Amino acid sequence: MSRKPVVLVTGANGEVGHGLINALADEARYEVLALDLREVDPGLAKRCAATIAGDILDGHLLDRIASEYEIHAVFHLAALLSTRAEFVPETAHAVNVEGTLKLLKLAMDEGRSHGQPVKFMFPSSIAVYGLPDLAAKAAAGAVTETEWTTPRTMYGCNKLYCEQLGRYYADFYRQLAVNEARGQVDFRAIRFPGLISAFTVPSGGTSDYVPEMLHAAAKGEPYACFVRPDTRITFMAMPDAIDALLKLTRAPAEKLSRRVYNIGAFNPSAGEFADLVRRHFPGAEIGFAPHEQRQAIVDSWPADVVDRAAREDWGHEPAYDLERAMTEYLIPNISKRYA
Ligand code: AKB
Repeated sequence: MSRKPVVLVTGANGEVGHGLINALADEARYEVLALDLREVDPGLAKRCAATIAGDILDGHLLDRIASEYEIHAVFHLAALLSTRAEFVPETAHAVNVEGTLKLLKLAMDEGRSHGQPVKFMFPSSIAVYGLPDLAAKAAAGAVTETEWTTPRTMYGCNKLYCEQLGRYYADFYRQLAVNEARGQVDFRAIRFPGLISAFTVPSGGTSDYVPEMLHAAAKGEPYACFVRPDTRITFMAMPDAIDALLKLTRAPAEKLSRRVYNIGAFNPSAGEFADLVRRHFPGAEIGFAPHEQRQAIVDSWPADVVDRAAREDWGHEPAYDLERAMTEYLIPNISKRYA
């Protein structure tokens, strides 16, 4: 009795989930099994082979999935983001770390079961970085993957540890066991910057001020930005984030010099972005009311990243700089959405 070959997407209802499932369905290379805590949005569900509403921490659910589906890749998007995690750090650890551990074990068992490596695609984050103060942030400039990995949030700690967990499952799992097969899990991770989607608004992140500002302006609503105008971190248009994830997924293993990659696109300050938004929405009421604790989190994230390895190993090349993201992707689609 054969099981249905699928790729598993967790956190399907999230911002990246929306973009990824549509891209996977358009590519039509894989059948998608979409898993989320809530019922998968109907617009996404119709693009999937199947959808499941359930908890990644539910071992019985994962066993049931393994009994019905042959999993060839996992896009593990489910997570509590940096702001939300700070209200429930232990719950965030359970979801972000225990949940990832369970899915890595599922991938390992699936690789042993059908005999092919299971690609485990993991969205890490710039939140793994922790600059101690603004002087260090200014001096650091664009950071490489091995610098300043001292996160100050539970979410950042979780993402950094899960990068290491993934490397362990891929390269060292049960290394003392006799005849333990190697290479059942092919773990690959991207440290995503703040992401801006025209079609969804983020929730629970600390980089949310940029997408929140834009969507508020499009709706004609006033917006009080929770960071200072001079605040600067990296951002990317959602289509480029999805493109990067799929490019890394498709890259031949022998081309990869590492398992965890920085990617960048543009890094406006909050004030520069507000000026751009006002250009497109002249009546936009944008103010600045910094939230001390959320400001400190964003101040600990780098102003820029070095993404040379991603560009050299698997051809990362964002299609959108900030200007083009606004004029060709964000403004046209957001204006339609709120028209
Ligand atoms: C967050 O703000 O927590 C996320 C992230 C930068 O990983 N958007």
